[in-house]
This record gives sequence, C-alpha cells and structure tokens, in this order.
Amino acid sequence: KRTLGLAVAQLGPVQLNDTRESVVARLVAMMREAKSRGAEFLVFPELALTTFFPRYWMAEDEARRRFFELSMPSPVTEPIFRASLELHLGFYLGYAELTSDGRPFNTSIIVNRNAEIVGKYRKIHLPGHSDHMPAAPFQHLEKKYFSVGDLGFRVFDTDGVRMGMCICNDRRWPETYRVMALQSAEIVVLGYNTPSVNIHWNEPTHLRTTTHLISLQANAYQNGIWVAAAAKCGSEDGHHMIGSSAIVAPTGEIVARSLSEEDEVISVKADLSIGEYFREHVFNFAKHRRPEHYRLITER
Ligand code: CDT
Repeated sequence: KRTLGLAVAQLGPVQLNDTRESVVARLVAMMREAKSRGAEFLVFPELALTTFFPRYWMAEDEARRRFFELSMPSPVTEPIFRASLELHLGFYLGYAELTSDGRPFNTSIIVNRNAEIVGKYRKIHLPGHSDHMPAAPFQHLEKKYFSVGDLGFRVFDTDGVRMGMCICNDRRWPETYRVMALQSAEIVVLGYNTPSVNIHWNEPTHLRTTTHLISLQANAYQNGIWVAAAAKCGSEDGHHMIGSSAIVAPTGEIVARSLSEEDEVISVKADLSIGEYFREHVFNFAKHRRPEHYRLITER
C-alpha cells in the first residue's frame, strides 16, 4: 500500500507587529510536532509569514517593503529549511514574492524532504478589488498588491508523490483541481486566509465555513485526489478569519479537521491507492470524459 504521512499546520493569527522571526519559530515548532506524529509532508497557510495585509489600504511600495520576500530561503526563513532537512519533512509554504525584476505575486512553494524547492505556484484567482472601499469594514486588495500568477497549475514529483498546489480562492474553482488531476495529481495542497465577514454582501457567517469545506470535498471526490488545506485564522488585529483546516480523502470525506483557531497540527496516514480506484473507474478521465463538449469552458 502506498501511503503518505500528511499533516496540516494551521496557524493562529499573526499580528501586524509580530516579527518574521517569531512566526518562523511557530512554524518550526509545528514541524517538530508533525514529525513526531509520523508526518512526511506538512502544509502551511497562504501568506504564512505575515499578517493578511491585503486587508489594509496602503501604497504598493509600502506593502512591498513591509510584507514581501525578496528571496526564498532568506536568512529569516532559513530555519524552516534547516528543520526540513533535519526532520526529513517536506512542506508547502505560502508567502508574498517580489521577483528580482519587481513583479509581486501571492506565491507558494513545495519543498521536498531534502529541503529542496521542487515546485513553485503563483496565485491565479485573485479575489477582491483594487480600489479603496472606505465603507467596507476592511479591504480585500489582492488585485492591487499582486499580479495574476504566470506559472499555471502544475504538478510536481515530490519524493515519489505527484503533488499539485493552489492558494486560497483557487480552491473554490473546479478548473483548478481538474487541470492538475489531468496531469495525474494525487494530492492537492493549499493554504488560505478566509475572512469571516463577506465585505460584498451580508452572508451568514456559518456559510464561510460551509463553502470552504464543500469546495474541498467536492473537488477531492470528483478528481480522485487527496486535498489538504491549512488556514491562517482567528483574529488578526480584530479581523477574524475562519479555521476548519482539513484533510479530505478522495471519497470526499473529511478525515481530519482542526478544532481550534490557533496553531494546531492535524495529520493522517493518507492511503494513495484510494485515489487510484476512483481514477480507474468512475473518474477514468481517458475513458469517460467528453472534452469536445467542454469547449465553452476555455472560450469564456
Ligand atoms: N485569501 C483569499 O483568497 N481569500 C478569499 C476571500 C474571498 S472574499 C473577497 C477566499 O476565497 O477565501
């Protein structure tokens, strides 16, 4: 049986004044806990090193200076890579990336058990707005601070497992997973920051969690893949975000879910053969898909 020790490191709030060093120490502590539970791969959240800064209106230059990484690893993030090597533990990490030619992306990487970066992804579905909304309780300025990702949805051989990744809002779009499943992904990992309040319409708070979980579950099942999702959650400077980090099997069932809104590790031994059954039978893409009838999806 092919299995993977799969864990999610949910991160409680990161306040505006927290240092990167203090956040990195929290991440490393969760790496040690995940390893002690048999994890081989650990998923961290989106923008894991800082507060979820797109909620604040500021000049682009200021955002870049305060919240973006110019290199990965860097002296500040090096302890995460050192722990990966020491513990023989792969990981996914989300952070704000400023490229050497000055392009800003909401980025994630997959790192293997030898602390080598084997994959990079830049967020494609950027939610929110780019204009100032003074009447809203907070902003969601991903369209202001980030460019649309330019790397597509790729799949990376990570210590013998075909792993894809996406970031937060991407998890709500079926195309995200399907494009990776068509490249034989076995697992999709992702991090998220989901505000508990919808600034666009008056949505009941519980729906924020329902739509999060239903997106993971439906797409895990319909693609025969494992999905592991890590929240940054709780109240960041008074702005609350949902928790409910989860690991979902290819059956669509939630097999692990966080209880708290703080730093919390959840883990499973993921049986990769479960996905193989689905992909051989009901979701045998080569046998049963009818792409000639799906053209509209890429035309509009
Ligand atoms: N970070 C992120 O993508 N959050 C979004 C909030 C959408 S509301 C503008 C999400 O889909 O969870």
